[in-house]
Amino acid sequence: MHDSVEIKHARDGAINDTLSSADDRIVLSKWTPPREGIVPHIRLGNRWFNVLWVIPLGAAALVLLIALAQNLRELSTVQNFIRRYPGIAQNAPSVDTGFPWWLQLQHFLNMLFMMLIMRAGIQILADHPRLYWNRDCTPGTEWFRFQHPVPKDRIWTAKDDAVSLPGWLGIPGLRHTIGLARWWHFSVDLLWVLNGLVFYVMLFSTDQWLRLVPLTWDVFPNALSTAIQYASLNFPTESSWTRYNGLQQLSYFVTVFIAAPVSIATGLLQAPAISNRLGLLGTVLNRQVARSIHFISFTWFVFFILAHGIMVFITGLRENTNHMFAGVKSQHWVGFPLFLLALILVGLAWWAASPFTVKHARLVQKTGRLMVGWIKAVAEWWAPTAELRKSDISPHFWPNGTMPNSAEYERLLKGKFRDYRLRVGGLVETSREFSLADLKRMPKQKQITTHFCIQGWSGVAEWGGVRMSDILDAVKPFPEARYAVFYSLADGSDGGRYYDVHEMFNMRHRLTILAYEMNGHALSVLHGAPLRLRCENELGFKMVKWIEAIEFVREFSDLGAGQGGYNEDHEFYGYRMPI
Ligand SMILES: Nc1nc2c(c(=O)[nH]1)N[C@H]1C(S)=C(S)[C@@H](COP(=O)(O)O)O[C@H]1N2
Ligand SMILES: [Mo]
Repeated sequence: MHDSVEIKHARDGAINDTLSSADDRIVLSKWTPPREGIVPHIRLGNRWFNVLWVIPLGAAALVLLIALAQNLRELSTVQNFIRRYPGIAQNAPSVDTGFPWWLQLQHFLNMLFMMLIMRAGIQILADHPRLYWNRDCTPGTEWFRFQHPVPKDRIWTAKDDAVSLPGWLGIPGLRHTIGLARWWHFSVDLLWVLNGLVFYVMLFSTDQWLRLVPLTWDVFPNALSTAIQYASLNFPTESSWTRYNGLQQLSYFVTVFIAAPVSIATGLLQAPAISNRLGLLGTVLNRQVARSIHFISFTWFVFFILAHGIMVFITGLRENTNHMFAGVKSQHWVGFPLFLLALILVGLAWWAASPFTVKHARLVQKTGRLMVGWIKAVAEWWAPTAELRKSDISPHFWPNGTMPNSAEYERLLKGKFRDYRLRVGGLVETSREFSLADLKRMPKQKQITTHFCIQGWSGVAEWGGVRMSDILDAVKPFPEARYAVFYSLADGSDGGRYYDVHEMFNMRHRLTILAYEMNGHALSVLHGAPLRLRCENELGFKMVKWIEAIEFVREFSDLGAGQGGYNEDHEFYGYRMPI
């Protein structure tokens, strides 16, 4: 067992005594203060439109559609068309096994999971309430936002940009709760994907897949015919016990076999470890394209759930609920009470999710880590390779974080960092102090890479600095050093020093550097002067800016609140964040 070399702090003794502990729940008086966003707006060309226009426009369109369909049905050609294509393709196979119990159970679980996933997803979006088709996230280039334009007259960080949501909508609704929302989103995603995999297997190992997969081109004229009949308010005869009509079959098919896989793929593509590994795919389907498509897929789900829910009620509530909630073909109200029970259960979960999350934030964090932490650990090994070209550098790079405000930092800054020393110690053979000049004398590495902030924005910059592996070679950590702790000169938003913990294998990675340059210039104060970390398979918050010291440790449970970093302690993030 080796001794650890204590890193002294200039003022108050051991550096790790400057860390603060944290609450295990959200304490409102200390949390990021609320900030209202605006009603979502969409940009078409140069003009922004309020999405609430969809309501009157949609209502008007619906009325026109009904009038049109009713008049169409007077025409003999349309009547012949409907006779020929009544809604269900004549040659479509029928399903003889009814609605088995597993289908009913999976349908219910899907309702429950989707409610949680979609709400947590909206919460995640609220942390950077803008969508773009370009990787740079330059203010003004977004096509969707529920936040005002970015102010130009002051520094506006990504955290400033986050907005509050009502607690019934997001989970948990409070501003900048992305850490908790991500645990919900990812953990329930995992359950939803498992449910979906079982569903696929069961579908295709029984005859149930015949309900969802159209096997004849006739599905299209039949879908049109169904649409005309519904729109004319003179509904087609249903026989959904054995076969769905064309419109139903197509919309279910799109939901199950297109929207769901698209959501999964575009979710994963937002992760640094994954995107940075995919070469051209990661460039074309870059994080912002993936986010935008992920959101469009979400709007499909919203539209589908609304339309599907309404149709359940108006096309025969009794039969429909008998089928899907009792698995029977009956004239009695057998399924309806079970349907009500399902709605009550989903409603209770809905009602409890936000208050529970506020009260038991640490528990949500720990449960989430238990459920999906292993996936993150696996993804971390998918070491990034992506380096980009000069022309890819973003014109605007969002700043983020809590700026240094200590007298000590002011003094260092005034002296142009001549007095700055990077202290490296802990479980090392030779603890060292490096001046900026020392660091600049070491071999310099430049890399053009994408930054992925947990909040959703991204940006490309060229970073220049020393390889972390060269620092390791200089101080020689002992084999039992499992983590590198980065201490900032700046405090975090809730008081106490900002810090973060990294796995050793990430420190040896070719692209892990201590950067003192950004885009060919000395690093600015805003972006971390004099020194900040780049670790390309992690999210941005792990890249400590204004680094004061690096300590190698065996464990991190005794640091701060023991979660592996400032945001991990105070904002319930995970300490491994390649996704
Ligand atoms: N010391 C310190 N480092 C920090 C932060 C902070 O608040 N304090 N914010 C982190 C977050 S959330 C991000 S996204 C990046 C932002 O780096 P940038 O300002 O260069 O964009 O810095 C990270 N490093
Ligand atoms: Mo971030």
